[in-house]
Amino acid sequence: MDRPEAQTTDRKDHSMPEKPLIKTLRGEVLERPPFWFLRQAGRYLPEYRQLRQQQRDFLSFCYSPDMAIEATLQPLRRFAPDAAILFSDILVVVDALGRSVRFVEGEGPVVDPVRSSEDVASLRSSEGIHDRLGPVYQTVRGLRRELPETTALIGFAGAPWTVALYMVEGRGGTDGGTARAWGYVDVDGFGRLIHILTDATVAYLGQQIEHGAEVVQLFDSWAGVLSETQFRNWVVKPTTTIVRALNERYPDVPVIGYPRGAGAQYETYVAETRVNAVGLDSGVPLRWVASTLQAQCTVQGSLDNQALVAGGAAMDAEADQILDILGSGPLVFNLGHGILPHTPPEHVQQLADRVRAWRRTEGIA
Ligand code: 1CP
Repeated sequence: MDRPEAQTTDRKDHSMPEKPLIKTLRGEVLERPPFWFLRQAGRYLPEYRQLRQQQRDFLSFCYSPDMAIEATLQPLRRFAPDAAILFSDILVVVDALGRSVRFVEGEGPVVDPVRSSEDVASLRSSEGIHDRLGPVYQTVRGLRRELPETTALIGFAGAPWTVALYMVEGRGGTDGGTARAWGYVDVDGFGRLIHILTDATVAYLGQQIEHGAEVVQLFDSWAGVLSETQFRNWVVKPTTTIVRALNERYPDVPVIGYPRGAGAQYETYVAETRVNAVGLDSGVPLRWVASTLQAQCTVQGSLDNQALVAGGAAMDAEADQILDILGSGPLVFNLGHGILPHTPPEHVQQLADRVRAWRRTEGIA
C-alpha cells in the first residue's frame, strides 16, 4: 500500500516474507498459532533480576536503550516466541506528560495525582512528549536490528482509561473509584484528561511505528471496572479514535486491543473499535469467543497465569483446551494476564514447547 510520507525509517522490509504473528493478525490461520507471553520479560527471569541491578530506578532502566533491548531479548533466547514486546512501561507517558512517576519496591507505581481541571491543564501537549520518550524510540530502532527474521516486534501503550486510572488514583492496587467518581461528577473535566491521553497515545504509538514497531498493543488492564456507560465513554470511544488514526496512517500495522475484564462488553469493544485483534483475559468463555469475537477478528490469549505457576498436566490441559477450541480460527496463543514474578521459568519453557508442537486438524472446530 502507498504511504508516501512514512518512508523515512527502517521499515523497508515489505518485500520480505511476512512473519507468522503478522499473518495471523491479518486473519490467516496457520498450521499452529504463533505465541508470545504477556510480561515475558521481567522478574521471574534470574537474568532480568541481575540486569535490573545495574539501574536503581525503574524509569531510568526503561530509558536506557541498551538495558531495555537486553531485557526484551532475554525471553527470546530462552523460549523463541513469535514476538518480542518492547521493554518499557505504560506509565512512561505519564512521566512524558510532566507528572512525576516513581516505582517503589514492593509497592508498584506512585504518581503525583491529577485530581482537578487545573492539574489537567498543566499537562504537556502530545507534541511535547517525544523529547522524554526518545530513548524508548531508540530501543525500538535497536531491537529491529537485533531480532530474528521471523520474530515480530510489538510496541505498546496503556489505553487512555487505564493510564488515567493511575494518574488520578496516584497508585496501583485500586479499582479506580476516584477516577470513576470524577467521570460522573464532571464528565467534561475527566473527558478532557481522556482526550489528552488519546492524543498522546496516537503520537506515542505513531513514533514507535516510525522507529520500527510492526504491531502495537493497547493495554486497557482496568477496562473491567467500568459500567456500560463509562465503558463506552472511556474505553470504546478513545480506543476507536486511536485505532482509526493509526489505521489511516499505517494501514499495514495491526492494532491489538486488550480490554481486560470486559466480560460481555468484549463484543461491543470488538464491533465498535475495529481493532485488528483482541486480547482475552482468562475468564472469557472459549466457545463464546469462537462463535462471536473470532468471527470478527483475530483473538489473543488466554491461559490463566496461575496455570503457568502450577505447570505440569494441569497447565497442559488448559493450554490444549485453548488450542483445540480457538486454534482452528485466527489465534495468537498467549496468557490472560502477565507472567507472575514467582513463575518457574521451566514452566514457561514447557508451555512454549507445547504450543510449538501443536498442529491444527483440518475440519475440527
Ligand atoms: O521491579 C521491576 O523490575 C519493575 C516491575 C515492572 C516491570 C518488569 C513494572 C512495574 N513494569 C514492568 C514492565 C512492563 N510493564 C512491560 C514490559 C515487559 C513485558 O511485557 O515483557 C509491560 C508490557 C508493562 C505494562 C504494564 N505496566 C501494564 C499493563 C499490563 C498488565 O499487567 O495489566 C500495567 C497495568 C503496568 C503498571 C505497572 N508497572 C509496574 C507494575 C508493578 C505495574 C502494575 C501495578 C498495579 O498492580 O496496579
